[in-house]
Amino acid sequence: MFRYFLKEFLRSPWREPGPSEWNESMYDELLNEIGHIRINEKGRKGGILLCGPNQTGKSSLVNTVFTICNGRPANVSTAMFSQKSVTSNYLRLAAHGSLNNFIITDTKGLLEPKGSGLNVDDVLFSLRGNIKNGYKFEDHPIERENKDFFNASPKKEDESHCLVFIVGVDMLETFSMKYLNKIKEIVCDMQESGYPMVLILTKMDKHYPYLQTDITYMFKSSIVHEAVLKASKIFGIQERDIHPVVNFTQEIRLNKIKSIPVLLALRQILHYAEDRIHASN
Ligand SMILES: Nc1nc2c(ncn2[C@@H]2O[C@H](COP(=O)(O)OP(=O)(O)OP(=O)(O)O)[C@@H](O)[C@H]2O)c(=O)[nH]1
Ligand SMILES: [Mg+2]
Repeated sequence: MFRYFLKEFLRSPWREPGPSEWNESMYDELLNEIGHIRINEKGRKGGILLCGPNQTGKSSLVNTVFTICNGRPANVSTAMFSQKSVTSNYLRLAAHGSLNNFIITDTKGLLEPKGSGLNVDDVLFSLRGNIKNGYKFEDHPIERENKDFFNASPKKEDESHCLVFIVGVDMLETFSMKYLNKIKEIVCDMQESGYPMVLILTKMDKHYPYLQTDITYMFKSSIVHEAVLKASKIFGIQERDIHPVVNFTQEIRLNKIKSIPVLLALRQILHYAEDRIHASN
């Protein structure tokens, strides 16, 4: 046991920054850097679409990002433990406060059985801006005849530019083939249609409880690294596009240090959104 801890302590971080670099000035620099990402010269905002199995922390991530934007706890999307899906509507939220250069969209969770939960076709409709805010997802894709919620001629600002896939680290052990096939279908759609994709692994605090004491060990821990490598193998997504995080679910005030992994993910997501907009112009 002692040898294990010694080895962990002496090993180099598997990703930068290592624990000694995590501090409040790093948070301030990241916030400033992200706030200055100009998605394009016409002032367009980066569109971020969240998608993933139900109960993986999608809405908690939205609240975490808005907590960072507002500098205080935010509750903009209902997040809670449930046996069923909590979010069932398409919810588009424009960031304001310290960061205002993106719009984040929360969605219904994917469910394992075929024909239930978020429909895979709705992911592309969402990215292309064909779905209007407030749409209640059905188990079948949105119908073009749905006059209230199908937007046949979306404007540029209705689009999203980067798909952010959210998976709870605790799920990695239990993914069934049926589930995996649904997810791989989405990954394939993204590759074919040229949308960038980032994977966020939530609930790292449950997987590696030491992070509750010291989150700065996130990029040093071999346990976290192994989870990232495992996710990379399962989903076929590059290691650099996978971000382990801990959402704010307990804090009664903004924790700058705990925000660092979320900010590192957000920086990459907005750069990818920028690339997508340039490529599609
Ligand atoms: N420990 C821990 N719990 C988390 C984390 N993220 C989310 N949770 C918990 O996971 C549960 C589900 O969170 P939600 O944010 O509602 O998940 P969701 O993906 O939006 O769920 P649906 O809308 O039902 O698909 C809640 O009890 C959260 O408190 C995390 O990083 N760590
Ligand atoms: Mg939700």
